[in-house]
Amino acid sequence: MGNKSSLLLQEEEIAQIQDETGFTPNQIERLYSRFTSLYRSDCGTLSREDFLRIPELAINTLGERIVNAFFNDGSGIDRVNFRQFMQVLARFRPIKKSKDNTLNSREQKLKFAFKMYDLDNDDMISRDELLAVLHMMVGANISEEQLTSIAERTILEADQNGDQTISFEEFCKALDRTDVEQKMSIRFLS
Ligand SMILES: [Ca+2]
Ligand SMILES: [Ca+2]
Repeated sequence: MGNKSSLLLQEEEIAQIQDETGFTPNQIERLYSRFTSLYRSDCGTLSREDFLRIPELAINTLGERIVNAFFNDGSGIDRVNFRQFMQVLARFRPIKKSKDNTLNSREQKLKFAFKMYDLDNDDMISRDELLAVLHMMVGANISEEQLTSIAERTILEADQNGDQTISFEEFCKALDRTDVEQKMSIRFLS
């Protein structure tokens, strides 16, 4: 108690975030100090550019898509406050069996991954969207023809109703055997 500066989180705020995200109070405070070190202005929120400076996202090939998927959630926001920031990070928490938290469940991770590919937000992944994301992931190491063939094969394998696009349901089925929990987990605190 006593002289907490206004920069510090209030205890009820910590409790609320802990409840929502499953992070411990210690992790929340450490992430808060990182959060405050990321923003350039005094308004207490992060812009898209601030977000892209997070090293774990910068080194992740899908970092930019992750950030975009978050900003494209339909709410039209272009700045993120600490609570929203923690909700994003919570999706990438490795799953611990002992704690049940819905933000990092398999389905949430799949939804988030699906959004990364669905660039125009029409709830379908088209061949062109797949190709665009593959481009971002592999860079210049693979030829255009190879990428196109990967994209076409992926659509062919995942598309069950023959409409040439992948719906969320088809996406989940295609990834049924993939360890999404592992792939979509990023360790923000080592
Ligand atoms: Ca789409
Ligand atoms: Ca389909």
